[in-house]
Amino acid sequence: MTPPVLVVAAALVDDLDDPRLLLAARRATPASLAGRWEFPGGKVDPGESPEEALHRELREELGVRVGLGVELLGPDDGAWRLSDRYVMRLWFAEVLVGEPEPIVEHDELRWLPQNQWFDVPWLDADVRIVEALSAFVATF
Ligand code: 9L3
Ligand code: MG
Repeated sequence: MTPPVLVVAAALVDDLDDPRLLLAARRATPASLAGRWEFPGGKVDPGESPEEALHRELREELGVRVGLGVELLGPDDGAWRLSDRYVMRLWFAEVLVGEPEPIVEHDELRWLPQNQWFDVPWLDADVRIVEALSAFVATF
């Protein structure tokens, strides 16, 4: 058994102290995931810390610099098991510089108000994370 690959992603919100809008990104690639929505992010490269990887991914995928907030801990040793192959960690983030654009991997971005977080077809693996996020934000 090879250990799972670590993926990092962001719950990009309009305001870390009072999150109302959440950025959802629609995947354009690979074909098997195209049309499904996700938290933007990607795999941690060798030698990178998870936080460094997240900053790099958000720069590459959306063209923005972000500030990171708290991590949304998951049930699998603090992370979110996505599949046999991948495990994901997720941080709140807000844009510091730039305006998010779908540069690579995505073909559409949407800032979803809280009552519309479930209105897009998320990747199967991300659905329970949106649920946990929604419950967490409700305590703000
Ligand atoms: N994945 C699932 N949910 C996410 C992200 C960023 C990634 N929010 C899954 C999709 C891919 C794998 O993790 O199978 C690696 O992601 P990427 O490097 O293709 O973005
Ligand atoms: Mg990615």
